[in-house]
This record gives sequence, C-alpha cells and structure tokens, in this order.
Amino acid sequence: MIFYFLSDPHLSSQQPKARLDKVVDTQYVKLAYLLHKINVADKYNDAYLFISGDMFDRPRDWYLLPTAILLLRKYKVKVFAVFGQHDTYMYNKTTRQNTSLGILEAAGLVTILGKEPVQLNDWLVYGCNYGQDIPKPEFPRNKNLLLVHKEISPHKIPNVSTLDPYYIMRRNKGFNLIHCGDIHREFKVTDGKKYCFNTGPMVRREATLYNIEDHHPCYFTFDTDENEIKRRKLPADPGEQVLSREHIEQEEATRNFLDNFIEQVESDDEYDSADLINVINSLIDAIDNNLQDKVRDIISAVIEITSEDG
Ligand SMILES: [Mn+2]
Repeated sequence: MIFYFLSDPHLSSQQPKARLDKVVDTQYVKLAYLLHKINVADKYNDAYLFISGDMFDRPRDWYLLPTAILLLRKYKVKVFAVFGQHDTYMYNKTTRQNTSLGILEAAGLVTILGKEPVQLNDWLVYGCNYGQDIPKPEFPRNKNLLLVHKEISPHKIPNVSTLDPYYIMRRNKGFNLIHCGDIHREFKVTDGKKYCFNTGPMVRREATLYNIEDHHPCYFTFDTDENEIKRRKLPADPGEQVLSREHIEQEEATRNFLDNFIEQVESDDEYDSADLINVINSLIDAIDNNLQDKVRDIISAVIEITSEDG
C-alpha cells in the first residue's frame, strides 16, 4: 500500500488579502495534481489519501463544494480525514454533519476517522478530531496509523503553545505513524522506527516569514513495504511571488490569538471564526466537566444560526 499524507489544505472560495495570485484557482491545481498521482498509483498498489484536519478553511462554503465534489469523483481517490477547528462550528456530533466536510462524508467521498479504527490490510487507522483525546490503539504491537488535529510541533512559535512530537510519540507508543495537522509548519521526526510529521499547509494563505521564505507546499508518501516517509513537492510558485510582504509586520505584531481576534472584530475585515472558537473553547475548558458538552451544544447551535452563510 502507499499512503499519501496532506496537512491543512484549507480549501476556500475566498481570496486571502496577502495572496498576489488567484489562490482559489491554484489550490485546485495542487489538489488535482495530488489526486491524479494517487489515482495512477492506485492502479498498481492500493493508494490512500490522509488529510489531518482543516480540509476546508471554514465550516460551510457552498461556492467551493461543487468543485471539491467534482474533483473527488473524477479521481476516485479513497480519502480519510479528521475534523480540524476550521471544518466545524464547534466539534460535536450534532452539528458536524451539516458542514462541507460532513457533506463529503455523507456522499461517501471522505471517511472520517475516530477512535474506532478502520482496517486497511494489516494496518489499523485511527483519528483524533480537533478537541478530542488521542485514542488508545487496540493492538499496540500491530501496525497503527493516527491522524490527529492538535498543536503538535517541534518548532517554537511565539505565543503559540505547542506539544513536543517526541513526547506525543512516547505517550502513544502503539502508533507507528502519527500524521499531524493544526500548526502550519512542516516537520518530520523519528525515533528510528516510528514517525511523527506534518506536511505544512497545502496553501500558504498567511503572509508569515515562514510562508514567504521557507515553506514549499508538499505532501508525504509512505510505502508500507519500505517503512520510510518521503517528501514530495506540490506545484507552487516561490513565496515571494505569491505573498505580499506588506502584511507581515501587521501579523508579527499581533501578540496572541486573543489580540488577533479583538483586532479582527474591531476592524471591518471578516474575522476568522476558528479564532472565536479557540477563545470559547478555552473558556469552556475552565468550567465543570459535566457541563462542558451541554454548553458546547448550546453555543454551537447559536453559532450555526448566526453564521452568515448558515
Ligand atoms: Mn489549519
């Protein structure tokens, strides 16, 4: 089997301010390129695509969904994913189906992973959606793959608390491969046998120094006969050509997500609903455990009703 890994595609019908090209078009070029590769590989060997959350930039995007459906149907790739915070109003069972990713799942175009594993030959595949705990593999001595949307990264990012991937590997020894999403930075670490990794964002939507100077969008592959993770480039122009440096200073000056959120609400710009959800989640985490689910349900229902395209 060949596994294909992609982190944080953030498909969107919206043009980010910092992008100089028509990113709505170039995102499909990248996705179609990858789906075509997998479709060809699948003729010789079972090939699968794994997306570790934030397949979409916002929970609902009706302008985008038809194209996403057409591409997935055209290339007939078997896609597995978990929900990131951008894919859902607030992760819960009641509202998650009424989202772009929920629709792809209902249409049978994407399989959402969770704590009950999906078996692919001699591998068991688990998912940890945003806000969930990492599941325990049923057979830790067998071959296990985990998709997780959590702030796992070896990089020190100002004002972002991250979990060390080596710590995650030690605490979750049963997983041979841990495919991460959430933090938009590429990394790959290994203890010699097992891997923990993030391919970085498929689309460089934000004007950060990392996106402009360092990151070339890519995907990873893993041939189950070789036990090795390989990095492969996606078609992408240099950061300097697709992102404007004018937006960097503003972003670097933003001290933390709360400041960022307040700034966005005060400006006329559209605010990022995932930031709002981060703030609400951190408040809910502070209340009584027994009430947390109820409060999440109530708030997600309110967000769903009041969201402009809801
Ligand atoms: Mn993301």
